[in-house]
Amino acid sequence: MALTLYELAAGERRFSPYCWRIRMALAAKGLAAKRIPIRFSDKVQLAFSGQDRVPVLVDGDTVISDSWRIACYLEDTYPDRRALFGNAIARGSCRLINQWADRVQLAGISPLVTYDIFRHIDPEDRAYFRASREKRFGRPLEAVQAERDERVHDFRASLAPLRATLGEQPFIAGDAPAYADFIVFGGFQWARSISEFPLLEQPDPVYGWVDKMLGLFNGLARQSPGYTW
Ligand SMILES: N[C@@H](CCC(=O)N[C@@H](CS)C(=O)NCC(=O)O)C(=O)O
Repeated sequence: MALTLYELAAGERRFSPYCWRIRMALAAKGLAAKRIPIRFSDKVQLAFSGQDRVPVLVDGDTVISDSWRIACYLEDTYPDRRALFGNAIARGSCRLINQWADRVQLAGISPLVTYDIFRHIDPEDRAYFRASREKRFGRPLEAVQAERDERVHDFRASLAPLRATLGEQPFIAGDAPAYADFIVFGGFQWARSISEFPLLEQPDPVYGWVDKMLGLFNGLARQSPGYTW
């Protein structure tokens, strides 16, 4: 059955952390999808999904939104392919990683790259992006990002549990990468796609892990337009 993935785009750059989770999950499952770029100003094209966020996956007659729900759908629909979770207990535990990534990791990255996102998106998307994000931050994007040289230290410190885990095992999921890795990698790939600002620096097990993730699936993420930190 033909798959279609709707994903956020700024020109050739695909920069949604949630869409990257699904790009990696599809690659792990060995599933090819037609990719439809969506700009902030194109969101009317998502009306068929009953909501206005990406990623949206269409698989035949099935339409699924929300990255977690899409990952569960792929696991349940294509169980004979490489596992994203492994079993029900691992899926349950992975929910915590999903929530941590959404509420801690992505919230930590967002102020560090927000003006860089603004600079990269298409001009017709900028008024919406500025208004919606300045409402969220309560300040101009330039002012938020201007503090990043200091803020990045707190962000790196917030990664301590991830750093400790990757100091003891090669991937978040253990010996081999799985959906837990794709979730967290999505955040770094988001930033890398749109910002030259190095969120990580060497030596750091997290840096080494990102480098391994960039090489997965024949360099899928590394080959996508982005910056090298
Ligand atoms: N919980 C959702 C979040 C999806 C989401 O917020 N996607 C962003 C792209 S990174 C979006 O569509 N934003 C549109 C907007 O801000 O108007 C998921 O995991 O898929």
